[in-house]
Amino acid sequence: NDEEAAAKAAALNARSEAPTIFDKIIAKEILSSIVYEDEKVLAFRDINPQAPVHVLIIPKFRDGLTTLAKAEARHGDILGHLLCASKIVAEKEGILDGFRVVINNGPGACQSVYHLHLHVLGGRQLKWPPG
Ligand code: IU
Repeated sequence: NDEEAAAKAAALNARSEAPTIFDKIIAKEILSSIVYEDEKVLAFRDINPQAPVHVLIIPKFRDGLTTLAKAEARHGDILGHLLCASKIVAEKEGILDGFRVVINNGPGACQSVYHLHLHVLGGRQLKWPPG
């Protein structure tokens, strides 16, 4: 179907270091609803929310992290920083009692943008297992 075709096309892009739409969001060439920002990460509302709270957190400098599968030892600092930022976002959004952090890795997980991002989801009862 269309969704799978789009995921496969995006996965091919992942092998290149081609810029993604997230670079434009970081550069503020495309406006987003920013929830949190510091020198290393940007957190903004997902345009297609899957829960009342659905925020994406991305590194401002991708540094090869098109996907989590590209992670190497040098990425430890930014990966930890992203996770700490997810807690700050959950706190700001008032969902510390129930939130989920998701990273979709690769076409098999429907990753569609090849710039590493954490999804922070909450504001409703989340089910397990996820789809
Ligand atoms: P994924 O993990 O790669 O599937 O998630 C990408 C997310 O980016 C997805 O939830 C989109 O709705 C979201 N998104 C966005 O918020 N703004 C955009 O301009 C684009 C995608 I393109």
